[in-house]
Amino acid sequence: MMNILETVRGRQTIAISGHIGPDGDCVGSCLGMALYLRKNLPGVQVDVYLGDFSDALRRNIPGTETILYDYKSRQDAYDAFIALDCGRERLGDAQEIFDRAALTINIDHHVSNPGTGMINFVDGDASSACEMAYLTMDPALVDKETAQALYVGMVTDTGVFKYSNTSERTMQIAGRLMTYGFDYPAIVREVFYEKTFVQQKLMGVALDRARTECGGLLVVSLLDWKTQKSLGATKKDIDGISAQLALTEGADCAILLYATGTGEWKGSLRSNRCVDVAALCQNFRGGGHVRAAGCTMYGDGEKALQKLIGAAADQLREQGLC
Ligand SMILES: [Mn+2]
Repeated sequence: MMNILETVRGRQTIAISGHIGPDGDCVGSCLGMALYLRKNLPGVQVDVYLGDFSDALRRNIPGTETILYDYKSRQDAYDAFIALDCGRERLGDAQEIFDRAALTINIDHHVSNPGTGMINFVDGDASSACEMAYLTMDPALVDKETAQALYVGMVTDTGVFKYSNTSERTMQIAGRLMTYGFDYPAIVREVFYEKTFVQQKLMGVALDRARTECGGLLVVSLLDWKTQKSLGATKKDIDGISAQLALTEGADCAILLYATGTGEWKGSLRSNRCVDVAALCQNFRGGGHVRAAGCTMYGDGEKALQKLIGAAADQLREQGLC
């Protein structure tokens, strides 16, 4: 178990960052950690570097106004760098800052992460980076703002405590965080359930175009760039679509393939019981969790989708299901 205050003891400058395309767990863990360190290490400079994220997260996570977006502005080396919710390779522009740091610390819950820091705290069984971050903290030193930031990440990465990554420990930590008195029903509604009108429309198109494979065990859909552009959708509007597809009765695995506008395709995969989507995505420039993972594909979209369908079908066949 890691004690983060012990781990960074004596360091005067600390940088914190997470993965590109930051989600609730990424922003929540980075800000939760920053708020905790700033409060408990007075005089120490704690800088958070993150890419852009949704307004709902901005409204519900304390401290987002302190995030630095200019990665090039700081050329000198930090005394310590804490990478949360990812390994070095998904840090994007913050990778250079990571590489220059005197001490690198990696806190993550992705099974595919072997631990890319000098010091690592990685547990593939943890619900979220926020749960991991909380475990590095002294509960007596956590305040309301830190608690709220961490709660946001736990809510989003567990799908409001309903995915299989939710453990007894997850619920105990979340229960304790709730005692700090922030507006948790508002967080659940705003960061998880509420969608923009564009997201609702995009979801509608994705559902309308969905089809089943392997006798209904797979539900797949494809969103080309033209469709996304016509709705004014951006990457963050994709969130939640594959999870919705996976809620189809009789389905085990959902595959959403969407264009990014740069000639590449991103796969967003979810599974309920049988398909190991982390293993599947590792064969297609990606990774993630057993029940939720992503990958990157090139070339013709329909052909790329066929490859993913084939890989999922292979797994189902090995289990005698398809
Ligand atoms: Mn996460």
